[in-house]
Amino acid sequence: MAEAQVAEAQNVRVDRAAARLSLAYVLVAFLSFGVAAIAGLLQGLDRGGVITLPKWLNYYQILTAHGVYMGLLFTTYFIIGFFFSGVARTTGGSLPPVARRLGWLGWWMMVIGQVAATFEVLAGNASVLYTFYAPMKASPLFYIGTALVVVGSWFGGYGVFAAYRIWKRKNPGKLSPLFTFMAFATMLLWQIATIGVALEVVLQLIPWSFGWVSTVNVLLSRMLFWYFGHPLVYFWLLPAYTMWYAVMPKIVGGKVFSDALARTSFVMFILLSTPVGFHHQLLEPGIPPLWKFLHVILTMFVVIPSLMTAFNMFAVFESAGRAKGATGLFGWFKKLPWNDVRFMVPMMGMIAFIPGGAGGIVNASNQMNEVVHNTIFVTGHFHLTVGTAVAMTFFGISYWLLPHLTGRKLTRAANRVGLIQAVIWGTGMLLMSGAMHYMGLLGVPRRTAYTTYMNDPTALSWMPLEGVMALGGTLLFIGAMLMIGMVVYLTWFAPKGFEEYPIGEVANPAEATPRLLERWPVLISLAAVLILVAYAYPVIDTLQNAPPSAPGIRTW
Ligand code: HEM
Ligand SMILES: [Cu+2]
Repeated sequence: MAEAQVAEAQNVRVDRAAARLSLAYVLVAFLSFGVAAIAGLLQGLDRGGVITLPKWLNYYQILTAHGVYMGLLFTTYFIIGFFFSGVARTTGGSLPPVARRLGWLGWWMMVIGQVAATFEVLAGNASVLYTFYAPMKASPLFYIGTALVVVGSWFGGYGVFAAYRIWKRKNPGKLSPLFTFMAFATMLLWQIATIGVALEVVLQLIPWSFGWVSTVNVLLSRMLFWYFGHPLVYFWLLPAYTMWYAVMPKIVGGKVFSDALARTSFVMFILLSTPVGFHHQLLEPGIPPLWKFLHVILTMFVVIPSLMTAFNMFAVFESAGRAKGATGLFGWFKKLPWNDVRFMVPMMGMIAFIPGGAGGIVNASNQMNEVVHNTIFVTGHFHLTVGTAVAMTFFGISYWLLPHLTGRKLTRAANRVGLIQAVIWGTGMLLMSGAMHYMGLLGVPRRTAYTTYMNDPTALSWMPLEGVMALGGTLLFIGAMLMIGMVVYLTWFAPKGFEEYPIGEVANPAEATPRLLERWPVLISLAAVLILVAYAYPVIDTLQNAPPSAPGIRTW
């Protein structure tokens, strides 16, 4: 592209119709985030023995609310809203009408489903945690509500697919814009992943909670859940990667290092994220060890695209720094825009992802999993990955996305508050997640309310650490409220103006990206083969030699 064209492309605005849709998703995301943060604070304080919850509010009830609101609602709404905005931004500034209609339909389904599920959680009919593990049994309305949320998110995905296809048709033979490709790939991964949980909820949990069948095949339900549950974490992560790959280079004043590398890593996630679910069931009886081992091996392959991403990011940072005149081995580090929230906040998330990813390898390794399984180490791990790497990237996105969508400016003052917010969040997470990791190694269980196990000396010796966790949780809560304040300010109160929607340019556009990376039928078939290899035998075995099924229980 000529320089003038590039400059013009950088000023593309998301038009009003697309901005309204994107905003609708992002605002419900932050509303959910705020509610979830209140639940998180209460949990942290209760677990640490700082407060005692009133009789009418059960620990497992708020833990369910927190898990569903943070893990499923905040993330999913934000992701779809962000994707709609970026797809519009990189395909000319607007969304095709059909994409918008699908997007709004999905939004309404999700909101209705969310209201129904919330009602049941508040009524105390659904304290089954966000993994809704059978044989714990919630009311039918809870499952129907969460199913509607998932189906609604499919429609959000169909909107992205429609925009992608229409662009492809208008630009025959051209490579799709990197951001739009990434949005498409992530929503495709989501379609593949949610098949598992949809089958579980529709064929097993809903009929069982209505009482049409009296028992449920627990092993099968968990297999279907984790078929979904692991790719779910990549559904959270890939939008953050989209920001890192496609947006970050522009913010640091560099170029996208390699378009082909970026696309390859996304394709690898589509292929490799699903056939790994048994690494969550390593201690589950009824699955032959050989199959667990296969999933462990496949899991380790997923490390590769994450390392590719790390390599790519450091290449971007280093070359941007050197272009600004940095010398020496690490001189470029100082040249990075540390005072810019748009850089600093996602960067803190990236740094947290390093220990977060290492902890993931611990969880997924057969022997080490025995040490940490079902301990609060696991909770510490995902607060570093999704709670820090992903959440902070989403915060960082919001600082320019919201003003861009509402026609306002990210002011210097807001930038400063944003930096403070990030430091508070990062410190809170360091304390909370650090304590969780350490406690997990001591054997402290996760998903338990405050308990001293009848004043057992071992359990009592954990209390100082539980206190650190509660302190970290309190800081996090303060950080969350500041973030909500920023969202309100940037959406409704910041001065009018224009905030750019940063999109990086590719360093060597002449270097051809392999066409295979957009041959979707081939890639989907490959993914299907891997899934069949990983799951066909175990699922058939579980159906034929079904373990005794279980009636529903209420553990709360
Ligand atoms: C205000 C900030 C936060 C605080 C104070 C907080 C605190 C906690 C605590 C204390 C637990 C329960 C530990 C247990 O009993 O096992 C928990 C669980 C959880 N948190 Fe957070 N957290 C925060 C932010 C986040 C974020 C940003 C996410 C993801 C986007 C997240 C996702 C989860 C999930 C999925 C669970 C597990 C629920 C379950 O076990 O069913 N949290 N959190
Ligand atoms: Cu996993």
